[in-house]
Formats: sequence, C-alpha cells, structure tokens
Amino acid sequence: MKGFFAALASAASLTSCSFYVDASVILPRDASPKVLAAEALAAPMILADRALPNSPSGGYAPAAVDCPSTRPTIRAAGSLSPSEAAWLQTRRPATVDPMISWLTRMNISGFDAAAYINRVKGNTSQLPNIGIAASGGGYRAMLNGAGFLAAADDRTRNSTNSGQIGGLLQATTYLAGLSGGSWLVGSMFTNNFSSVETLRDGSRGSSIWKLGNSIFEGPDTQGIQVLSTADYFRTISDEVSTKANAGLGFNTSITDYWGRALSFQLVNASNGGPAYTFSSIAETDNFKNGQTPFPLVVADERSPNTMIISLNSTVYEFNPFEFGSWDPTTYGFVPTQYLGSNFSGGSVVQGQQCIRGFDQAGYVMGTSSSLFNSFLLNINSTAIPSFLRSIFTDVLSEFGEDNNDIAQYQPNPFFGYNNATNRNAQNKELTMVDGGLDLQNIPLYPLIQPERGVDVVFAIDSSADNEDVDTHTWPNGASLVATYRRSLNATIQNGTAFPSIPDIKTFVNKGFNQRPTFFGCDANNKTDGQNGIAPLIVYIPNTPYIFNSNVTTFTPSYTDAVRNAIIENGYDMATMGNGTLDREWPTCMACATLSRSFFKTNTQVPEVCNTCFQRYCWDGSLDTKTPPPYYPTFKLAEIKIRSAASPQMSAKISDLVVAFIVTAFILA
Ligand SMILES: *[C@@H]1O[C@H](CO)[C@@H](O)[C@H](O)[C@H]1NC(C)=O
Ligand SMILES: *[C@@H]1O[C@H](CO)[C@@H](O)[C@H](O)[C@H]1NC(C)=O
Ligand SMILES: *[C@@H]1O[C@H](CO)[C@@H](O)[C@H](O)[C@H]1NC(C)=O
Ligand SMILES: *[C@@H]1O[C@H](CO)[C@@H](O)[C@H](O)[C@H]1NC(C)=O
Ligand SMILES: *[C@@H]1O[C@H](CO)[C@@H](O)[C@H](O)[C@H]1NC(C)=O
Ligand SMILES: *[C@@H]1O[C@H](CO)[C@@H](O)[C@H](O)[C@H]1NC(C)=O
Ligand SMILES: *[C@@H]1O[C@H](CO)[C@@H](O)[C@H](O)[C@H]1NC(C)=O
Ligand SMILES: *[C@@H]1O[C@H](CO)[C@@H](O)[C@H](O)[C@H]1NC(C)=O
Ligand SMILES: *[C@@H]1O[C@H](CO)[C@@H](O)[C@H](O)[C@H]1NC(C)=O
Ligand SMILES: *[C@@H]1O[C@H](CO)[C@@H](O)[C@H](O)[C@H]1NC(C)=O
Ligand SMILES: *[C@@H]1O[C@H](CO)[C@@H](O)[C@H](O)[C@H]1NC(C)=O
Ligand SMILES: CC(=O)N[C@H]1CO[C@H](CO)[C@@H](O)[C@@H]1O
Repeated sequence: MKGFFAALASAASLTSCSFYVDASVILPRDASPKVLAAEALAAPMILADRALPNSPSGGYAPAAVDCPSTRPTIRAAGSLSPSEAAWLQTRRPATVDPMISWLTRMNISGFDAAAYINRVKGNTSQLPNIGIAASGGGYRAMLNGAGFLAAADDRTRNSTNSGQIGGLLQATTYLAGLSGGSWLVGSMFTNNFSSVETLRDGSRGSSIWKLGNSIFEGPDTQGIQVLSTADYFRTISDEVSTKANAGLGFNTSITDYWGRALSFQLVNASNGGPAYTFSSIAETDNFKNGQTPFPLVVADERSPNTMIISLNSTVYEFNPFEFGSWDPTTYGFVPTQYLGSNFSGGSVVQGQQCIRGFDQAGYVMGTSSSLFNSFLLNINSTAIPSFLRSIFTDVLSEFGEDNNDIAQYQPNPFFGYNNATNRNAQNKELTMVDGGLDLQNIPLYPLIQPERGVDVVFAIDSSADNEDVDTHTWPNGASLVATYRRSLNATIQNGTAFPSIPDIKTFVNKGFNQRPTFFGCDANNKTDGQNGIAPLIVYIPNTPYIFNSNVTTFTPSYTDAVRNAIIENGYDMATMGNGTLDREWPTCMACATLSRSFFKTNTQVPEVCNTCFQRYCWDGSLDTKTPPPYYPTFKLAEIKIRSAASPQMSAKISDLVVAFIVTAFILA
C-alpha cells in the first residue's frame, strides 16, 4: 500500500487546485502562531475523550490477546444473544418513565397514558417496543436523520414544547443506521451518546461534524487546518499500515482508509480515535445502565467471485455484542470484540490466541458505507474522464477475480461454519459492502427479526431513489419495496415479519413519498411464512419543508449553514413543522407507537387514534399509472442560504474525488 499515500496526496491537491478556489484549506504545516494556537486548542480534546479507546494495541492495529477462559464461539442465530437479552432487562424498564412522559405530552385525548403503561409494563411483549431506522445516503442521510433524532431527543432545547416530539428517543429500544445513517448512529455512540445539538455545535478545537473540508482534504478547526492535507493522509496511511504490519496476517483494503478519514469528522478524539472499538460501546456507563438505545449498523455480504449485490445477498448487522446474520445462509453471530480471531467451524482454532481491536469503530462505519463496489459497476455512466475510466476497465477484471478489494473481514469468522448454506464457508475472507447495495437502504433488517419483537419502526428515508420513478434525489419508497420483496421470498426471509408495501408508482402517486405514512396498521394482515406480528412501519421521507435537503449522495463538503439547514429541515420533517401542517401529528406518532400494544391487550383504540389511522395508514389501494415528474415545493417558508453548492457541480467533483481514491487504491 506504499503508493496509496502518494496517490492520495496528489489526488487531494489536484482536487483542491482544480475545484476549491480557497487555497487556505490546504495550508502547509508550519509553526505559525495560528497553527500552534489550533494545536493548543486540540490538546485538551485528547483529555476529554469519552467513549472507549480500548484497542489493546493502543492504536488502529488489532492485537493478539489471550482468549478468555471460555473461548469465543459462533452462536446460531435462532435467538437473541444472552448479552442482548440481559441488557434488555435493564433498558426496557428504563424506557417506562420516558414513555409515560412522552405519551402524555403527545396528548391522546380520553386516554390515560400513565395508567395504561403502568398496567402493561410488567409484560415486555405488551410494553411498546420502539425502533428507529436511519437510512443511507451519505451526508444527506446523516444530517436528515440527525434532524429526526434531534426532534425525538428530550435533551434538545424546546423539543418538549407543544407540537414537538422530544422524548421519543429516550423511550426507544433499538436505533439502527446504515451507511450515512451509520455515521449518525456511530458518531452518537462513540461520543458518549451526545445529542445531535451537541455534535452539531461541536467544541473548541474539535473537528466533529465539521463538514466544511471534505475528507479528501482533512479537518480544519477554528478556520485553520491543524494537519496539512499531506500530513493528514500520512497520518491515515501510517495508521492503516500498522494494521497491515501487525504481523498477524491482516490485509488492508480501501475501507480501512475510508473509515479512518470519516472518523476525523465522526469521532471526537485526536486523529479520529484510532483505538476506539465498536464493541466498547457495551462498556460505556450509559449503555450499561440502559440509558441509551441499542445501536445497530447494517452491511451486506458480497458472495465470492461476484460483484452483484442482490436481494438474496446475505445481510449482516453489527451490534456492540455481536456481528453476524439472521439469514438462513450464514445464520450465526460472532462476538464483535473478537472479530479478527481465527475462527474455523465456529470456534477459535485451538492453540491460537484471540484478536481484539479489529472492530475499530470507524472501520465499522466505513464498512456500512463502502460503496466502491457500485462505483466500479457503474463506472461507465459516471462523469469520470476517459483516461481514468480506461484504467478502471483494465483493473475491473481483476476486481472480479480478487475478493480482497472492498471491506475485508479476514480471517472470515464464519469459515467452515454452516457449510451447507453459508455462501462464504470455504472462503478465508469475508467481503462486506455498503448495506444499501441490495436496495434495502433503510436498516429495517435488524428490526424485523421476530426474536426482537419490535412493535413500531420509525423509518427515516433519506434515499436518493431513481429506480423505476426518478424523484430527483428525493426518496420514492424503493427501499421499503425492496424489503417487502425480500420478505416474499420464503427461503431468504426466514420468518421475518414485514407488512405489505405497494409498488413504487402507487407510492409516488399517493404521495407517500411526500408525507409520513403508516404501513401494516392491521396486525392481522400477515404475509405467508411470517413468524409473529410485523412491526407497524411509520415511514418518514426526506421532504423539503424549509430547505432542499436533496443534496447528492456524494456532495463532499458543506458549510455550517447548509449542514444546519438540512438538520433543521429534518427536524421539521419529524414534527411536520412542529405540528404546523397537522396539529395532531405528534398524537398520531403516539398512536402508531401504541397500536401493537392495543392489539395484544385487546384495548379499545382511542377515537383520536382511529382518526390518525384513517389519515396516515395505507389502505391497500393501488394507483399504478406512471406518475408525473416529482419536483416538490416547500411545505413551509424556504430559508435562503448563501453559497449553497450547486448540486451539479458537486456531483462532478464527487465523481472525480471517488475516482481518485479508487485510483489511489489501484496504484497501491
Ligand atoms: C457521558 O454522559 C453522561 C450524561 O449522559 C455524563 O453523566 C457522563 O459524565 C459522560 N461521561 C463522560 C466520560 O464524559
Ligand atoms: C390536546 O388535544 C385536545 C383535543 O384533541 C385539544 O383540544 C387540546 O388543545 C390539545 N392540547 C394541546 C396542549 O395540544
Ligand atoms: C426556544 O423557544 C423560545 C421561546 O419560544 C425561543 O425564544 C428560543 O429561540 C427557542 N430556542 C431554540 C433553540 O429553538
Ligand atoms: C429466493 O431466494 C433463494 C435463496 O437466495 C433463491 O435461490 C431463489 O431464487 C429466490 N427466489 C425468488 C423467486 O427470487
Ligand atoms: C438470487 O435470486 C435469483 C432469482 O431471484 C437467482 O437467480 C439467484 O441465483 C439467487 N442468488 C443466490 C446467490 O441464491
Ligand atoms: C464499460 O465500457 C467499456 C467500453 O465500452 C466496456 O468494455 C466495459 O465492459 C464496460 N464496463 C462495464 C462495467 O459495463
Ligand atoms: C466445513 O468446511 C470446513 C472447511 O472446508 C471443513 O474443514 C469442515 O470439516 C466442514 N465441516 C463440516 C461439518 O462438514
Ligand atoms: C420547530 O422547532 C424547532 C426547535 O425549537 C425549531 O428549530 C424549528 O425551526 C421549528 N420549526 C418551525 C416550522 O417552527
Ligand atoms: C404477555 O403478553 C402476551 C401478549 O399479550 C401474552 O400472550 C402473555 O400471556 C403475557 N404474559 C403474561 C405473563 O401475562
Ligand atoms: C393485506 O395483505 C394483502 C396480502 O398480503 C395485501 O395484498 C394487502 O395490500 C394488505 N393490505 C394492507 C392494507 O396492507
Ligand atoms: C432537488 O429538488 C429540487 C426541487 O424538487 C429540484 O429542482 C432539484 O433538481 C433537486 N436536486 C437534485 C440534486 O436532484
Ligand atoms: C423461521 C425459520 O424459517 N427459521 C429458519 C431460519 O434458517 C435456519 C437455518 O437455515 C433454520 O434452521 C430456521 O428454521
């Protein structure tokens, strides 16, 4: 990987020179007073590190450690892990008070929320079990999802005012993120479950959520760059090489660099916290005490010798305890903290040490967002100059044969495990890719597993869908349709519970892509093979309330004003403009949350909830004509922001930037 640094550094300067007029963003490193001041500000940040940099190497590299006395094994996916089950015994009761407070504020008239919840709280299948899913879509998804989480978080200023929904997050059991959504979830949890407001506002000397410089330049604090772009890439390159040179046989892949670069913006620690592991979340106090939801990150498996990620590809989840898949193919989970250990046939090979530190937090976020695969497949339709394209064409065949290129999980923990069904059982490497490449861009997968018994999922869709009906970087429901289709394949769905979803044209014609819609309101309306009751899906699409938050997935940098506008638009999406568009919307969210519980306890549905269900539930009717082009107008007064980047220009820059990073990888 020697050439990587050189290529990236030249790619970066090329990008800067050609497209960024402001040369100050690539200040060379020198001992100027400005740089020294910035370093002084950055220093206290190291002391204030909050999550757990517990990699045994103290840095990015995994390290060999003695295995625990009970050697780690792969667990069959037939049930929840004992660790998750034990954690739920703390978390579920901890959601009771916030849920009572939230439901009461949501003002369901004629319904005594406190009395109801107190009555059902002793039975976990009757106590509402809430999930939130934040879709992929790059920074657009991270920021739009952040707007929703800000609105749902009772720590956000004014979020518990009338018309607002603050406190939902505190009542939630599971919080899932995919790709850009995993940046949001991962960033919150590696930073002591900080609120969106705190992350957005940052702190002196910190590069957290500072998106003004793209990850191809490196961070900037207080208006000056602490590391020059060259030093930034050298830092990343040096860290990644510690993994390759650890003497433990790890290969590194482009996702190692990608994850390291993203971490400078997502993990509030020096150099993006190279020693922070995803499994360390399980050791933080607020998680252990049940004060946070359970974080989940979704990625897909790429089968050996293939490039295509299809609906029947195996889907994986990362959680603080385990990594694995519920699918009938792999159907197993490995302890997240022992990823990187040499498993064979479900246990660590006798006589060998265990590995810790492989589950580096940025690497996990990078894996979920590793969409290089799709770039390679779509290379011919991008704006990449032909000289670069010919390089790609030359190496494409190599990519087809060589499986070491994307996010490499090696050794494959599922080697020799479930040989009959596991598509990677005979492979020493497990290749993971962006969780959205199977089109299931909303991470519903972990939330529709019957073992988890989730009652309601708030599905935040920030997709840029152009399948079937082009909706100009706004969602069109394709992600829900994909998950629905998967649920119809009796083999692959393996008992998961998911409600009926209409086709994309109906979705757009009925405006389900422009306002919240509930799917699966009738718990009795089951699909074949469904095991248990499907959750009610509260679908909340990215929509322009005050700002055109449909920036392209690869827009690489954002001014603070644009970043904040997308978050605020997401806040208004979550609350329908704090109730401006529908005064009863917060009540309707509460009704959706209670719906399955009412069903299970045979409780009469309050009148206002019936009104809500009439207004927001899909009634099963279809409208499959081709819809007109979708150019939504603002639902509230637009806020004007100076110098918002032209989306078209960004798209071109992004194609080039990603092209450069891939080139760099190829040269390495
Ligand atoms: C993490 O946040 C909690 C509040 O939620 C706070 O009490 C605690 O001190 C924080 N931990 C660290 C290490 O900052
Ligand atoms: C609660 O709902 C009732 C009836 O639906 C309404 O009259 C009242 O204004 C609402 N209260 C608040 C604080 O929104
Ligand atoms: C909170 O509400 C108060 C009173 O309505 C308002 O003055 C203040 O600007 C709001 N703060 C935020 C952060 O929205
Ligand atoms: C269902 O999934 C299985 C397993 O991946 C696959 O072999 C089969 O072709 C799929 N069936 C349909 C109808 O897509
Ligand atoms: C996935 O399903 C398709 C049919 O929908 C089938 O052609 C293909 O072989 C399946 N792939 C795998 C890996 O099962
Ligand atoms: C891209 O175009 C070239 C030349 O037209 C062709 O040889 C190549 O197979 C195409 N690549 C893909 C992935 O479609
Ligand atoms: C599964 O495959 C591995 C690797 O080829 C082999 O060593 C092992 O014996 C197989 N296990 C079973 C139960 O067939
Ligand atoms: C809703 O409230 C939030 C937080 O107080 C605020 O930022 C936002 O601008 C409000 N939206 C509207 C439409 O009033
Ligand atoms: C808990 O609730 C479920 C669903 O309503 C019910 O089937 C079960 O019997 C209840 N358990 C107890 C101990 O009451
Ligand atoms: C009920 O289920 C049937 C069959 O799965 C489906 O066609 C119909 O659209 C569903 N209705 C609703 C309202 O979800
Ligand atoms: C964003 O939406 C607006 C309004 O619908 C549209 O004019 C614009 O082209 C869209 N931008 C992108 C990048 O698709
Ligand atoms: C409910 C269901 O069909 N579960 C199956 C999921 O896949 C595993 C492994 O193939 C089966 O053992 C389960 O019965």
